[in-house]
Amino acid sequence: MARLLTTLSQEINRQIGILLGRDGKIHFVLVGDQRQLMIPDLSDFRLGKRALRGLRLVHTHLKNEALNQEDLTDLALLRLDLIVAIGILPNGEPGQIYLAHLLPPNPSDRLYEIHPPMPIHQLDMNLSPFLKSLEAEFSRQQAQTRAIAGQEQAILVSASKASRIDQEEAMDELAELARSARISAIDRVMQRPKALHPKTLLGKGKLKEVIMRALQQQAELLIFDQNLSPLQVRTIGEVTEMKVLDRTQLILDIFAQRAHSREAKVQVELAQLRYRLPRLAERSTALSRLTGGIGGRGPGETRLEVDRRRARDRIARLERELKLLAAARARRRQKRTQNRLPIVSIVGYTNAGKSTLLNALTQSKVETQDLLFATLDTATRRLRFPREREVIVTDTVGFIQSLPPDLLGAFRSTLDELQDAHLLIHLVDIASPRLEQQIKTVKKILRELDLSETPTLLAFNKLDRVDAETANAVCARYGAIGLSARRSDTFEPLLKAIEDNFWGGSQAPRVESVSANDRVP
Ligand SMILES: Nc1nc2c(ncn2[C@@H]2O[C@H](COP(=O)(O)OP(=O)(O)OP(=O)(O)O)[C@@H](O)[C@H]2O)c(=O)[nH]1
Ligand SMILES: [Mg+2]
Repeated sequence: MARLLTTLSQEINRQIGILLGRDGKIHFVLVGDQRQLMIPDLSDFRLGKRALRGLRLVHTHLKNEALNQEDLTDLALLRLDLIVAIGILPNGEPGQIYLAHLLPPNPSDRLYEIHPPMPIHQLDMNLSPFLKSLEAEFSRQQAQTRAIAGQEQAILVSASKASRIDQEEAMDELAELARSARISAIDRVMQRPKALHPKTLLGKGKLKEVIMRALQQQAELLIFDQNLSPLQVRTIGEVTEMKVLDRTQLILDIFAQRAHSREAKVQVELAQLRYRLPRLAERSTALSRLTGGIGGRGPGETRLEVDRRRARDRIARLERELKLLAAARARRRQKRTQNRLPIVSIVGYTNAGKSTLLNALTQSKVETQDLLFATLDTATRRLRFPREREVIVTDTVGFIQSLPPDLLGAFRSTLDELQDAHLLIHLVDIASPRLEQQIKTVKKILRELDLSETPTLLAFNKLDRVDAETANAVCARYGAIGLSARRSDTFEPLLKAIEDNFWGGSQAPRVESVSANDRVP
């Protein structure tokens, strides 16, 4: 067999390769040029949960040369069982055998093992036991990493034309989002290409790098910081054979994990369905293009029609339910306004400490966590001041940069509560490296919610996390009130500003409206 390959190969002066299955069956015969082979489409040999593809490549090297980088890249990207090159001697006889295989994760992070060249008669033709044990080792390691992490492992990816610093900051936030979704982000790949690749965002070489890193670190998930079109999700999924999520889907995922009340659940499901519906539609046009020529509707298309109709039915049902829930909420709101108590709403970027502040101000126990989007439901509590003065304080879902529009829409009724507020406390995490960006984002969303006219107190939280000097300087620069939600002895200035706002006072209240532009004093 080997001799047949080498003589033929020498005669036509091209590489010849065969792809063999575990059972020794030949699945493909490949003819290349002098230097390399073109690997065919292997989509019939999907990896699924396996670490290796179940195919080994045996091919000729015309000049009896060792495995080169291209060979090793093919081995890794295609997850071949083995790659074997048979060197050809000048007389056309088989020369050395060059063999390499992938390695399970190891402390030195080596991706593959290259064996020393050996004469052909030393090659043990029965490779099955070896391959079995190699695969077993892969899956043992995989199970172990999963058990240790207990979480899905993801590589974060960003391809953008934004400035490096913006791109990095957005990636930091994506990492926090991943953590909040209980996904462990084990690596990052960033690219700032001149032109974004229309189908994969990343360039070809970069995508190869991603696959290699994923293989090395056993990641099974790619999370893009950019929102992807349905076509992009599909293409990247096919090329990498990994699960692909974008920023919006990740946020929706967190919301879905975190939704407790019926209303929150309905809102999140609505947003998810609305996000998915066009993706179903897109797939159907792709299919109908394939089956279109035959004149009939393919079975795939029919199923998709059903899927789409179901999704639309469900959306309609959820919308009706949400209306009822919103009406009940409106009645509760009305009762509250009848109470004529002033309403103070705490708004701000997610994780700013809003719920912690509500709890501390009103001695209540709303859940707080060092995770993004800990709160999805509005909480309402009373806060008493001396002299029988009383206000209602509400806490609500946090904001985030590039909030998916569907989500904002779905949370409209929750956010509607903010319309009743007589005063907003815009709470900011003073220790955040993205403070400026976060303030701008919150102001922008407040404008979108038509809340620009509501008087707003800017309050910087987590003073304990920066030194006093910095705290004073930053607060002064933004005209903000400083406090730490974890220390009630720091609340005095904020309480005073709230009281002054409603009942006047010796000191003019520090109230600002959200200005039309984002310039900060
Ligand atoms: N060091 C410090 N940590 C704080 C302070 N206030 C809140 N935190 C912490 O910040 C994290 C977020 O607090 P939350 O109150 O859940 O924040 P939130 O704004 O309600 O967040 P979402 O509901 O997720 O939008 C928690 O781990 C809090 O314990 C503070 O003054 N100092
Ligand atoms: Mg909260």
